[in-house]
Amino acid sequence: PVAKYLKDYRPAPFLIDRVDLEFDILDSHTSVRARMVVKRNPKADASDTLQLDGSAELVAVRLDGEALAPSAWTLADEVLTLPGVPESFILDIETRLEPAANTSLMGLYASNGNLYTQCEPEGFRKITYYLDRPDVMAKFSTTLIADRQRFPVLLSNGNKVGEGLTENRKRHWVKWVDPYRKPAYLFAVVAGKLSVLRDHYTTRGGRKVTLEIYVAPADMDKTAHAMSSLKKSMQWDEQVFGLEYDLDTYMIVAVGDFNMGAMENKGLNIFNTKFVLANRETATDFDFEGVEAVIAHEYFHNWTGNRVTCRDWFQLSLKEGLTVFRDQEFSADMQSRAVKRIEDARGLRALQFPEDAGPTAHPVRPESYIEMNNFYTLTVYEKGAEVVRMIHTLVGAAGFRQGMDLYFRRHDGQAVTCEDFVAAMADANHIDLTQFKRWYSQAGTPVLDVSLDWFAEGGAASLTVRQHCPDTPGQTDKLPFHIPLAVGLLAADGSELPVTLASDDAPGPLTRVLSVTEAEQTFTFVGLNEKPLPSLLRNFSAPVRLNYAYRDEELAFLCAHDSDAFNRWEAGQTLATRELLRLYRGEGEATLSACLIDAFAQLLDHADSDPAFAALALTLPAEVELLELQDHADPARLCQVREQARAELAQALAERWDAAWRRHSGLAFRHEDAGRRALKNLALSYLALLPGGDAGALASQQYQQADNMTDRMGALAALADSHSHARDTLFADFAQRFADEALVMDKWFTLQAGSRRQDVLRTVTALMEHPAFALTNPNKVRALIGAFGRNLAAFHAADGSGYRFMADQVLAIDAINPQVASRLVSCFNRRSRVEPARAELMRVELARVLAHDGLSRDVYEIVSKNLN
Ligand code: BAL
Ligand code: ZN
Repeated sequence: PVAKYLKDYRPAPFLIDRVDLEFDILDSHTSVRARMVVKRNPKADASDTLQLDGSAELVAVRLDGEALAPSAWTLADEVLTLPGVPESFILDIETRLEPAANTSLMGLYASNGNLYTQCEPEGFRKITYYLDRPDVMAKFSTTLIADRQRFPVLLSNGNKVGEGLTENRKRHWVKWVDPYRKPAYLFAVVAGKLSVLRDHYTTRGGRKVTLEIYVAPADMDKTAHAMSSLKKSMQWDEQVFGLEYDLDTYMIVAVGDFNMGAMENKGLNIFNTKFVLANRETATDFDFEGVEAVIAHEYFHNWTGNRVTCRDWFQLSLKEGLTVFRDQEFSADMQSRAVKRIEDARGLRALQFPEDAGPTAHPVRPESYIEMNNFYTLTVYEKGAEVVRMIHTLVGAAGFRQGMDLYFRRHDGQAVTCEDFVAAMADANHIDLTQFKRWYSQAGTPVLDVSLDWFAEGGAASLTVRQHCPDTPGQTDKLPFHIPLAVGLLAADGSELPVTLASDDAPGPLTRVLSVTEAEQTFTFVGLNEKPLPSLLRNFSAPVRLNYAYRDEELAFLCAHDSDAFNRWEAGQTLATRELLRLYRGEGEATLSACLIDAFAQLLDHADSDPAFAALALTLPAEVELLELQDHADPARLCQVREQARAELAQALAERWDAAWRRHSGLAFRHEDAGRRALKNLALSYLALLPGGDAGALASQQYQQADNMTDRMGALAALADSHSHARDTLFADFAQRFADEALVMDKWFTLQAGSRRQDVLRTVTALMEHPAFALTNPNKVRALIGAFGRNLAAFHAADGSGYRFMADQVLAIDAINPQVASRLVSCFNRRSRVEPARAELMRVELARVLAHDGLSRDVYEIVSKNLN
């Protein structure tokens, strides 16, 4: 497989003005006729050879109405070459597709008898031959013809402009026209038997938009939350960014077989059912939050992605980083801003930091790829969002809005680059973001080493910040980043001191954003009557690791007093991390320090004022985070140490956990009590660790009385690691009760695959035979096999059984769906972190995968980087 490089970007030699598509959907196959209006691109080097991307079965080619003999074109390596074409012409291409046989879920495929498409990034070429690149933007019309009974619903992008019956009245047709130019990756088609929830939204400008959510008939009772999330998103984007919807219809279709979370096709979003369907019997609070966030994300793409799109796939973060930032801000406005920030930062550190430190590390704007599907990463999405957030922090909300306005004024209807976005922000705010742009080109997580010197006689404190960024594959000797470092200063009584610089003529703000731009830089704060305790990187103002030599008591103090909620949480986590690593290394006492237990006791005593925050603060750092902090780690021992610490906290605070569980139990369901449910379920999970306790009875009681899925899952999760009768009873009841609910069964699979029980691999292997499991369904694979890969103790079993199992599954799934397989194989990427014996076992399995005949580009790229 060969790599593509950003530096090789050239404008397309030809442009396509219009494309008229006709899909003739038949029982055995689908015929696609594409008529394209093609012209030479005046901005590209002149050429009379047209090259189109495609892998569909080619039936016929006509140029300006003349059928071309097979000798007039060549087809090799998924490229159709037509030499000697005129300046402008009409090209007709006919292809034949077999959607029922398409298990890759890219292009046109079948799911449950219905047809769906997924075209981003390069799925359109599986439908027809085309200039399948985002900078070729055309106006599309789509006519769908199919049997009326089997495919009563026929959808595509834009507005419906006509429909009718064929001559024998057994079949019908629908024609859609999308008035906006778009790249092929935003094209979509849906055909099948679906029910629809319909509603309306009137935009600020007075456009009445019909909102439609299409689902399987049995799922209609799970659509209300998605609809209300959509309306909230539309309103929020008008209020915050002045952006309105631009078509008369907005359609969302849910499908159970889907590679991603959702897809922002113009006017016709296609969603994984996981991010549409929710009612309180089947969805947890976390699921409700996820639906709201993903509905918002796809809706926001209509401007950041569709109206202004990417010039090439290296620029993916232009639309994804920005749109994730927008959905994060939306969610922060819908719920608790602090809790949302903690959740996002925690996710980034647990998942993106390891990516940034591993063999597939890449900049937010990658420089090369073998398979673009491998670059829908946490770095492009989540770190990309952090980069946008840092600009927001540097220029402020009003400045950011001005930058967005300028971006749309300049680039509406265009395919542009990350540079263009940053330029709009810089120009609108009259600032220089040249150095800042290194965030787009340098991979790796920067590390800040910070120290404070106190000058009592001058009432001044100097904060010295040193930054460096570890080497990543292909990148060494990185230049300093421009880092917004938000800082506060605490007095001994816990009050906040103004952060005043010598250059200020008045006391400074209580939180100050310092611009760190040098490898080493000192900031001196004045006007202080006492030595302050610094509160650093408030609200996680940059995606960096920060080291400061706090004493344990200082961390406990910050945990109790910092006005910045993020840093209150962070101080507790830092304290806990220290303790866990100390226990892991066998240093000092073999029990948790009183300092940590007291800090947790205090958090629990004050938990009811913000239970959602407390639930986060009382959760120990994840095992994957600990793994990142330890060289030659023994993952099984890390898990064991964390479990031991949880058991100690359970015992030390037993009465408090019990009281917390009781205080928040037995309430009638209200959505706004999600924080209380989180705290209650956390309490139950601690109570389950008490030797001789009655957690089995409490969990059974909670399960039986539950009027919502969060509580049912909380009960199940609390017992997932045990061997009790109560556990077996609840798991069996759950499987029976929800046998027909695919998404709920996914939860049941995940809990068992994530269990601490020794027999987990045997259980997972057996569950692969369960009637609710299917290797062809990405949600099932992620729920069971993906969850096993995240189970550090089981995946890293010392005998290599976890690695062998996973390699077998990767190979089996690669033959079905390479995109899903390549995600799975990434669980081997922290090989360099684990101790040598396990690392060698991992290497052996990866080598076996790499040697496999017919391996996909997707898996090849990940594994070969890993073995390099
Ligand atoms: N564009 C792919 C799915 C998403 O990020 O919305
Ligand atoms: Zn997106």
